[in-house]
Amino acid sequence: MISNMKTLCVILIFSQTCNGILYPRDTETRETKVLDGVWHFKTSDKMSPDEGFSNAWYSTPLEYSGDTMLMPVPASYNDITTDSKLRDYVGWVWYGRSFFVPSSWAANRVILRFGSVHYTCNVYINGKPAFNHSGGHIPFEADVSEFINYTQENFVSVAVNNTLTRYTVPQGSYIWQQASDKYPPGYSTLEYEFDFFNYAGIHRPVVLYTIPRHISIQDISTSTRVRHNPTVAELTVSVQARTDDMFQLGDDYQCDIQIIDAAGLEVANSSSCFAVLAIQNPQLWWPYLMSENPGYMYTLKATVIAPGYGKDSYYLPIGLREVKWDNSSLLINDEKFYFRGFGRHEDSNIRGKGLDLPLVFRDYNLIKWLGANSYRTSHYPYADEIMDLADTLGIVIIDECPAVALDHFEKPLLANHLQAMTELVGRDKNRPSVIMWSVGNEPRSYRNDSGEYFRQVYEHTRSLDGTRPITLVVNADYKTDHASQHFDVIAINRYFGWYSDSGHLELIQNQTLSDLRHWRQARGKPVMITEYGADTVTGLHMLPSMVFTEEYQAQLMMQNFKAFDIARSEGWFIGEMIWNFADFMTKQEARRVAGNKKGIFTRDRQPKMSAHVLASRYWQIAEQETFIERKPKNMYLFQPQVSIVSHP
Ligand code: BDP
Repeated sequence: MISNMKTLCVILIFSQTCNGILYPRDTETRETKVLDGVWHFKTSDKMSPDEGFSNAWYSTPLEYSGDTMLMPVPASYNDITTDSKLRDYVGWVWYGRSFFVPSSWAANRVILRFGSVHYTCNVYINGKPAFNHSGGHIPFEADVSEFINYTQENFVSVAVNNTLTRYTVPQGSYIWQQASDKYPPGYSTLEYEFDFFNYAGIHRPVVLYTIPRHISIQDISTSTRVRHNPTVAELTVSVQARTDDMFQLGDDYQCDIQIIDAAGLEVANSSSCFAVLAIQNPQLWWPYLMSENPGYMYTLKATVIAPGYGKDSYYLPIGLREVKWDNSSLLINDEKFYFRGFGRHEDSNIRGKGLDLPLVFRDYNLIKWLGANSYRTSHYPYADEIMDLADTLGIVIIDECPAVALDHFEKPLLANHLQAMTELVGRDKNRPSVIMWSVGNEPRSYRNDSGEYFRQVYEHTRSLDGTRPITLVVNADYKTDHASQHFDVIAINRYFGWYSDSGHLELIQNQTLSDLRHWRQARGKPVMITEYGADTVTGLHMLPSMVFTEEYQAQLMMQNFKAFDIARSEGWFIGEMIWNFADFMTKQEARRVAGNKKGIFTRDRQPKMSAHVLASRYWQIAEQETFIERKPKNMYLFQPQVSIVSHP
C-alpha cells in the first residue's frame, strides 16, 4: 500500500516475510498521533444505500453533509444508542473527524493505520479516496503523505459496511423478502450462521504515524530455537527495509540489531539485516505458572541506515521460546504443554467489539485467578493490545482467523481466506504467546470439497510459518469430516449433554471419552477439546439440577473432566478449553436469552458457580504438573499467592 516505495524482502527458512504490519510506536525516528475519541457519524438511507457516495459525503467534513450524530471511537456503533434501527443496521455508515498534523511531519512519510474496521471500508482524506480494506478484526494501513495538509486542518471520512456475503470471511447473506402478507415491500435482513453478534464500526485505535521519507523498516521477522545444557537461544532475525524511488538500485543500506533484556542490558547484536544470534543463558519465555518469571520479554532494537538517505529505528518486543509438536504432544522449550483454557470473544456491554482497556485488564486478572494458561481467539484475531498482554503475562494463544462456520467452498472464498491467514500471520508471527494457528472454526467439513479447500489453506499457512503447529477446529463426526486430516492438531467442539441428550449428565463421560478416542484412532495426532459447555442463567439454581441452572453447568463440566483425565492419561490428549469465558451477545433467536450464556463469567465479568469449579480444576492441574507452591492451598476463592519453587 505504500506508494512509490520498494520493499526489499528476504525469503527465510521459517517464513516468506514482507507480510507483516508493525504496531505503530514512537521511536527516535517515528512519531505517533492517536485519532481516537469523538467522531461524527451517520447512516445511509435504507432505500438509498449508496447516497453517501452519490452525494459525495466525503468531499467535506462529514458534519457538513446534513444530520450527523457523535460516535465514540473505538467502539461498535450498534449498542451506543437506544435505537434498534442502528443496532440492527445493515449497509454503509459514515464516520468523519478533523485533525491537524504537525508541520514538522512534512519531511517524513505519514501512515494512517486502523486497528480494525468491521467489515469493509473506504477511507478518504481531505475529500480524496485514499485506501480501502475488506475484512474485520485485523489492522491495515496506507501511506497518506500525499493527501495531508501540513499547514491547515485535515479531515478524514470512513465509509463502513457490515454486509457479509458468500465470499467474505466469515460468510453471510443479505436476504430480500418478497412483499407478502408476512413482509412489507423492501424488507431485508443480513443472515449469518455464526453464533455472535455481527458488531460493526471502527473497533480499534486509529493512529497516524511517521516513518522516515527515504528508507524505513518495513517488517521484522524472528524465530527462536532453544538448545539445552547449557541453555542457548538461537534467535533468527530478518529486517526488511522499504525505500523510495530516490534510492537507486545498487545503493546499499546497513542494519543494526540489538537484543536488550528487561533490565536494559544488551545481550546480543549484529550489523547484518539477516542474523542468527546465539543468546547464552537466556531468560526463556514461559507460560503463566510454568516459571517464576512467565512472559519474559526482550526488546529487539532494529535500525536501518542508508548513508545519504537517512535511518529508521523500531523496537519490537520479543520472547525467546521454541514450540515443537509430534503425533501426541505439543512442547514449549521441550516441556510438554497442556492447555487449561477457554474460548473467548471480544464482547462487552455497550462497547460491543470496541477495544476497552479496563475490560481487557479485568479479563487477564480473571484468567490468572482461574489458574488458566491459555485461550483461543475464537472466532477472529483479537486486538494488538490484547495480544501484547498475552505476551507479557505468559498466556498462551491459539490464534484464529475469522473463518467461522464456512460453507460453499468456492474459489473466491478461498482467496479471501488465504489473504486473511496472510494478514494474521503477518501481524502475529513474532508473538511468543501464539503457539498455534487456527485456520477456522466449525466449517461444514462433512462436505467433500472441504477436504481440498482446507488442504490448500493448510499449505498456504505452512508456507507463511514453519515454526508453529496449525489446526482447524471441527465439530463434524470423525467418520464424515474431510478437513482435519490435513492439520497438525485435532481440535474438536463437543456439546454432549447440551445440544444432544440434553439433561442427561450420566451419558457425558462415556460419550466424550469414546469420541476423543475415535478421533485419536482415526487421525493419530494430538487431540484437544476446544469447546464444551452449557448455557447458564446466572442466579438460576435447582436441585436436582436442570439445564440452564448453575448446578447443571457445574455438573456437566465435572462429567467432562473425568473423560479428559482418562484421555490425558493415555498420552495424546493435550488440552481442554471450555466454551465460553464470559456470556456474549448473539443475533436474536429462540434458543438464546439475550445472547449466549455459556460463560463461566457473566457478561460484566462476575463469576458463576462454574468459575469456581474451573478455578479449582485448573489450579489442581497446575499444581500437579508444575512446581507451584500455592498458599493457602485449595483456597481458589481468593487470589492465590503463588510461588514457583523451581523449574527444570
Ligand atoms: C459452537 C460454536 C460457537 C457457539 C457454540 C454454542 O463454535 O461459536 O457459540 O457452539 O452453540 O458450535 O454455544
